[in-house]
Amino acid sequence: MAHIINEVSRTFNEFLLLPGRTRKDCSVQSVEVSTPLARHRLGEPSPLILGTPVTSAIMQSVSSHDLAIALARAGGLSFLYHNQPIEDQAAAVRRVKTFKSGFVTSDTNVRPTDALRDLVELMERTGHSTAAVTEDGTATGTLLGMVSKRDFHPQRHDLDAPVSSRMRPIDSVPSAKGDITLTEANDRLFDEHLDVLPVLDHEGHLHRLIFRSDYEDNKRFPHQLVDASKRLRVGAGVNTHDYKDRIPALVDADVDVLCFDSSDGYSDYQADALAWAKQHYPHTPIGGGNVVDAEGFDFLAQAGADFVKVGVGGGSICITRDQKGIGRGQASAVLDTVAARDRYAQQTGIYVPICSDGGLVHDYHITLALAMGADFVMMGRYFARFDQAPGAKIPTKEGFVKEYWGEGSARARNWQRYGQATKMLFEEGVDGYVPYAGDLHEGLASTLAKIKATMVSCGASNIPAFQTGARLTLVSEQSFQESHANVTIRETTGTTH
Ligand code: RVP
Repeated sequence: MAHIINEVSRTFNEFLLLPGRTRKDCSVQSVEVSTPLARHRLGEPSPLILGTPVTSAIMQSVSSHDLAIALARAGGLSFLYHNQPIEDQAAAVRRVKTFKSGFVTSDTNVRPTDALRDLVELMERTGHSTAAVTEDGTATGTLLGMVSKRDFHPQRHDLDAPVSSRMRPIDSVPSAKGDITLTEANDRLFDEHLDVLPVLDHEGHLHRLIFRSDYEDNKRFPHQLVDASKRLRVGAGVNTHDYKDRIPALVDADVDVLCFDSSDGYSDYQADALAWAKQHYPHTPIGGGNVVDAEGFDFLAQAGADFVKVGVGGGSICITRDQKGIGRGQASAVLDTVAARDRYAQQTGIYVPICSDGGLVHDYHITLALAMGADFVMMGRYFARFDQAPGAKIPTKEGFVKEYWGEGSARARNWQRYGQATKMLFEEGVDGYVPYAGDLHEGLASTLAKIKATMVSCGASNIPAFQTGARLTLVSEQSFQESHANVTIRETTGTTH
């Protein structure tokens, strides 16, 4: 007869935190939200520590290189999706690793023979008012000059004239060599009263541009997640099918951390793949998952996973529970695996962090996941709403929305994640929209402010203290109703997700 677990499967909505004593030295300014990502000996630091306890989901509609750059600049980490050719995923890793804050690849480029009219159109499209004039009109062509909106006026100049008639030619444009550091470049921008400084290679090809306006921008990100060479960190998803080819390519591109991406990580396939990865690339941390109980956690921890990802069927785009009747309420899954993690740490002296993946609908769900013991979270829907996510932004009567589709949807057809032979025979995810939420940095800052304020209310100055000291209560249907505003709302300015 089947084994029945009598405990009900619970979700985050069924819990509330109780406030704890807040001491005077515990404030939102002093709260620390850094957290370990990879396994480590108790008492020793983890080889990879997140500054912000959030990661973005291994999904086409979420973790592009643009989002990865934005999230790492905010102290979090993206796992670039693997449902793409190996060389494309490795190229995306390289784009993050070669991103130099302040150094940008020019996206507004023209040939000297192009008409000013074409330049105006291009500037409208990119939203930028400075263009590089290169021999072939590309971002890496030989630089012949620079032209900005200050160099011509559509009413004063003939728009059919060539760009060369109004550009500042290269001999009058100050430029720098490829090895210039950001500090040196910023000194030159200010000392020489420049708005932009092109960086050229030794043959005069354009390499990067540095804008004075970006100087302040860099000051905005004091908590960037960087490696020992000050490059942004980035993760990548892998699967148990082509890992022997994919992992070497990703490591070669200098990926910082990998994660097996599967809707069911409690499998011999994943144990074998983890063993192979640990044998060939022992210095690249690799996570496993997804699982929902202690048994699954122990299996992956013993197989060598550097962290274990928890959650089946709770994702906002996920229909696995409808289609297959498999899964577990996310709160129950986290509580069970966290207990297993702590037992494993006691028995072996090794701490294997837990990532709560999927089903986080409100900001406070992140806080609850951390309070329940998760070390960090992974989110899809949350990040899909931002400018930096790859989904198209579409106007509707109610405002803008962004596309968001599951890896198990017909659109993504990620059969590797769902173990459905070599093609998807049925869908496990949907294709839809999420409300547009603007810039990632603004959204995440608001979320972090809420997490920190809650930790302060609970009297916790850091995540480990929060995990050990948090007190949670189950809520009844009636007290759940009491949680919400009970008046007619005039206008809402707050951000929820
Ligand atoms: P959410 O944050 O609730 O949008 O959930 C994202 C998570 O959902 C992913 O990290 C992944 O584990 C899972 N997922 C991705 N695609 C699908 C699907 O199509 N069913 N599920």
